[in-house]
Amino acid sequence: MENEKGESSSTFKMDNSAQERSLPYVPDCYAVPPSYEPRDALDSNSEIVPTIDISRLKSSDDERRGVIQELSSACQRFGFFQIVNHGINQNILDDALEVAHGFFELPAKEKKKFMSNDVYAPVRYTTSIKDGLDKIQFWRIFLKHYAHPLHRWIHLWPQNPPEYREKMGKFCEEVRSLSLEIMGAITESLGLGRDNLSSRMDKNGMQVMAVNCYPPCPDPTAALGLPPHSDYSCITILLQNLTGLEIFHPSAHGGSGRWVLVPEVKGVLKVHIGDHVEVLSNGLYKSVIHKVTLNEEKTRISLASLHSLGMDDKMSVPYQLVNNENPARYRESSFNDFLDFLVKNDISQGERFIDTLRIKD
Ligand SMILES: O=C(O)CCC(=O)C(=O)O
Repeated sequence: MENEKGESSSTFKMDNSAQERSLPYVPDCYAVPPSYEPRDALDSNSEIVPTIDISRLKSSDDERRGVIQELSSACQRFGFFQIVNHGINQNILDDALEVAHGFFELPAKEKKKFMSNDVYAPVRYTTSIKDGLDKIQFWRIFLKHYAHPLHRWIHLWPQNPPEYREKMGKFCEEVRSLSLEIMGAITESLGLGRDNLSSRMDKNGMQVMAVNCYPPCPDPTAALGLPPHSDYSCITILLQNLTGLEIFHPSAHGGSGRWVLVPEVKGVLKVHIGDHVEVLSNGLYKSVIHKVTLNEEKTRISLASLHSLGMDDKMSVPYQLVNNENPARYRESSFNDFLDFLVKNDISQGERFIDTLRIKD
């Protein structure tokens, strides 16, 4: 629908979006609908977000059991936790954020080389979610690229800034090893054993990097960086330079739920449980619904590394977790199935991939 200025979602296609042009107002097609939950429902008590010292996974059996217990509780209550002592050097984190920022600062001509609205493309630069196509637009610019195995994809990545490939590549490799360690702990916590998915994730598993930039917004209450959604992945590991990520805590306030602002502490990484771990756990662990709010003055950068099984490898509920009293609650699906879903659905309207996988009673 057009407003009186003749503006609609398709007015703000990539290369011409409000966020790329630093428009001094928020166009109507970016307006947040009331169903997205008012800002006053935000829970500012960010201390409730669980933080886990992941180095203890390498300690004695007793220590490991303790960490796995903490992780299991966080996955059930929030579908989200933060990790400290993860072993990735601060320089590697800083360098990755720096080259990501450097990429978004490049002249449009350079970024346009990667411009694409094809959700199947292994490397693409665009805005919002499906820019110009979805009903509502979001104040985001992003570069998405596959990252595993690195040698298969890195030659497709930006060569500018000149250190992009080296520094982002190092970050991707380190985050990927961490994802395997965390997935081992997750399968162990479900009683499936540490190596249950390791060969499928290690050899052919996918790693998709969403390199996100949220420029300053003239009215941060009127638009969002990203709407409430969950990730298709098994887990997503996220690094941010500023606050802005909010997670939904479903059991807060007597079950009515609340948004919680995730605090930014230097060096701390965030772990999202994705739809495919919700399936793997037959619903015991919940994929976290999250959204991104904006800042009036500063540019926010986030690096979201999404880890899943291979392109066509289907995640299903394991037979060990199913019996007569507890039947499988989800259909199987792959990363490719998610991409097909993305083409046909509008996430800005609250459509969720996980809802299409639920088996109705
Ligand atoms: O920027 C963030 O904190 C979240 C990013 C995200 O949810 C995504 O890329 O799907």
